[in-house]
Amino acid sequence: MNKESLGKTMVVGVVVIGLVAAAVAFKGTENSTDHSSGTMRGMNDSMSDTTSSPSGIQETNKVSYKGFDVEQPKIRVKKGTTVTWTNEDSAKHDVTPTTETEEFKTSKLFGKGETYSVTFNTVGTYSYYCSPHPYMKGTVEVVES
Ligand SMILES: [Cu+2]
Repeated sequence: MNKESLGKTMVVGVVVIGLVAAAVAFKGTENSTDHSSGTMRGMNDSMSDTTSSPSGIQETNKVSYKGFDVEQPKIRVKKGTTVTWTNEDSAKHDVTPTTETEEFKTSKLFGKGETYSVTFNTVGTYSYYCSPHPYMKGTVEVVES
């Protein structure tokens, strides 16, 4: 091997080593990017699971007004069920349907420990609120029995 070809071999060798090093470095960045985005995805998944998986609809016929809040804002009942609202606050509340029907009418204001009951015989979703505190609101979903 003469000097010239030895030189060429060394240059080729250096270039190859350089390429391999660059490839390893690139692979390394790629991997670490994958890892971090994978972790992020995992975190987002678990976060959205805890916030979105419960439908928030409760199968109950009892609604409590407590702390100026509707404790069961979304309920689902079978046709023919009587739903009872109970006021646990010192302040008076009412039940005001967004759209009154023959079955679902606005209650009078009722005080602590008092109740209001409505029997739902017609399938549908009924929205209501408390007229003195319109931010207190909920829905009653009536399904086929
Ligand atoms: Cu109220």
